[in-house]
Amino acid sequence: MSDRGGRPSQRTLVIIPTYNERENLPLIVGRVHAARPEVDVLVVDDGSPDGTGELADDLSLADPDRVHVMHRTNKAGLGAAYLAGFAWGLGRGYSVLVEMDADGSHAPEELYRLLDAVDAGADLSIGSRYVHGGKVRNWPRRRMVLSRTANGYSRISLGVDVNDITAGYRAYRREVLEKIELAAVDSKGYCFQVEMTWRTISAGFSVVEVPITFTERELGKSKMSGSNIREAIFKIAAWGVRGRIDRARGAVR
Ligand SMILES: Nc1nc2c(ncn2[C@@H]2O[C@H](COP(=O)(O)OP(=O)(O)OP(=O)(O)O)[C@@H](O)[C@H]2O)c(=O)[nH]1
Ligand SMILES: [Mg+2]
Repeated sequence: MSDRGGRPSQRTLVIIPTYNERENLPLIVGRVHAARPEVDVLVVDDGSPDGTGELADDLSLADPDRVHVMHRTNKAGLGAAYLAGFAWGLGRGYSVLVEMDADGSHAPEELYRLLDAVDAGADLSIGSRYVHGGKVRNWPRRRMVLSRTANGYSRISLGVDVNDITAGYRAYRREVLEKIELAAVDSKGYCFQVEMTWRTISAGFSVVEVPITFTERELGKSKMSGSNIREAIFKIAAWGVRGRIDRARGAVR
């Protein structure tokens, strides 16, 4: 692996999962490279019927060193797409792996905050809406209530001190992804973010939240579903109970 200056973020891969993001993809990839010309991008497309995968191939042809594409045949959820992207990036020696939505909710212009936190020592940095300086733009009230409730529920159930545990704008140091058991991660929707945070903290890594402004998508359709929410409620409760039992056992020993 080449070391261009010693900072981990010198070898960064931004992973962008896509499902029907034709309108958004060229905009987001352009913004990433305008903000951070040195990073590489991996688009993970799940066979989008709207032709996002072919569009990603065009972007890659135009910039083959910095834009890469993984084509998967079935829509298998955000979590599975990220896991495939992590494996791709780890196999190619990247030292920092970033998660970013295609829909413009995660501003590439704020990527420096996540990367600076990793360079300063964080194992995982989370772009947070709910720390001082963090914001949400254009969310209907019910969406905000849902997000706040999910975060409050997760924090209490798991007993962790993370304000925005469902946030999807993140940067992982490769050591985290090498150590936590990625093969055992099976959450599909935004529960994936909670599970990854939980495993990162449980493995003893440090998590730092940096403020970001989250902007609701302007183009394309949301893929959020009711089954995602039900998955989260049950799984988080189960992890919380297991974590408390493990900690109690540790205290007794
Ligand atoms: N590869 C892949 N990408 C997906 C899948 N589901 C969602 N995505 C992508 O994951 C990112 C987040 O999905 P969104 O639909 O924006 O979900 P969300 O941000 O929870 O919902 P909104 O706030 O309403 O936009 C986007 O880039 C989607 O295109 C999937 O099954 N496979
Ligand atoms: Mg979105």
